[in-house]
Amino acid sequence: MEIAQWTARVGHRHGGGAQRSSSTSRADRGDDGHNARSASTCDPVPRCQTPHVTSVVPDSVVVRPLAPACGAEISGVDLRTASADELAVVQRAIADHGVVVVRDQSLTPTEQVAVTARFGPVLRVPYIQHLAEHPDVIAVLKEADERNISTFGGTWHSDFSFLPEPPSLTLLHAVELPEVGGDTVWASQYAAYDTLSAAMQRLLDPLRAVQTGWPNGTRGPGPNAAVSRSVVMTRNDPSADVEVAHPIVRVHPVTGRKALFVNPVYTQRIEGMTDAESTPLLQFLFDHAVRAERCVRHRWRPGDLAIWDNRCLLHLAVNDYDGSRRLLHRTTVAGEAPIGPG
Ligand SMILES: O=C(O)CCC(=O)C(=O)O
Repeated sequence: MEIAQWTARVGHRHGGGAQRSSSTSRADRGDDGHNARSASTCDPVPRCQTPHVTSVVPDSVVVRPLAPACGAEISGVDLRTASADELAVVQRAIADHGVVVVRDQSLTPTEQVAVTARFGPVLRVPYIQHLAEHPDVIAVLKEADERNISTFGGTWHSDFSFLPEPPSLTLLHAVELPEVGGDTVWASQYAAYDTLSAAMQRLLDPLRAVQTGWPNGTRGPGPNAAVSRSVVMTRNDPSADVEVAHPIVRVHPVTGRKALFVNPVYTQRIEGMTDAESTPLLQFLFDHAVRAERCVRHRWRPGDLAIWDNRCLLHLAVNDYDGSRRLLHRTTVAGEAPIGPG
């Protein structure tokens, strides 16, 4: 879906032009002190045309922001049967907010794959065992008796950033949830980039970082590592040791905005730097990337379908629900090789 099409369709129906766009970064607003730039400098998408709390074409679909940096909830749409216009609203909201939680979706695995395909080609990810009858669906599961272990997705990451073409979108559908706990947190990497000093942005813009799928490779945790037994991952696979260099600053192919693209799970080092140079710089970026003001924390409800864009967000599963069972179904949309600012 071309952004130009969306902006033609998603307009000021309810006079929302005076409302601030949630994807306006702190730096865009000029309150960070060192990087006040107009949104139009790096953003060809006229985001101010998307009202914040609004009912847009068609009227039934409601998009409500969840946090200033990223995140929105959407109600009033069934993604199995959504019209092209309704789907365009959801796609527009993903572009504006990075992650959306679409409420009240009741999806079988087959239906989830069909919904995923409406957003682009479905990506079958390597290294993780999929559902027996559904090769495109992963069960993100932790059983009630799995205590004191790390959980799948429990460290900040962008899904499979070590692939030459990492997934663009991930769809996660809540099936069974703890009474309390098991939230997911996302952090806007547009905001992470925008709030760096101009000098740091200039340093990072041309650089690339090396990523590997080490948890699944020969240097990864062994088969007895204390990780959840419920998400079966390949171990000791040399193909996962392959290193791929991606730009540290990624230009989003839809919005044209710049986002940080490093994470503490898969990013190993900065190309062309010594370890003494690379390690502290990466550590700074990992910390900077996930400051609380860039985040939205989502408390799941049954039927929630979260759809997020790995090209401009990091995310984390909060592992605080020992003693409860938690099951979500995950699918992914294929992406493209990341492009830097050039
Ligand atoms: O379980 C979650 O909340 C997130 C899972 C995750 O990180 C992933 O699927 O990549």
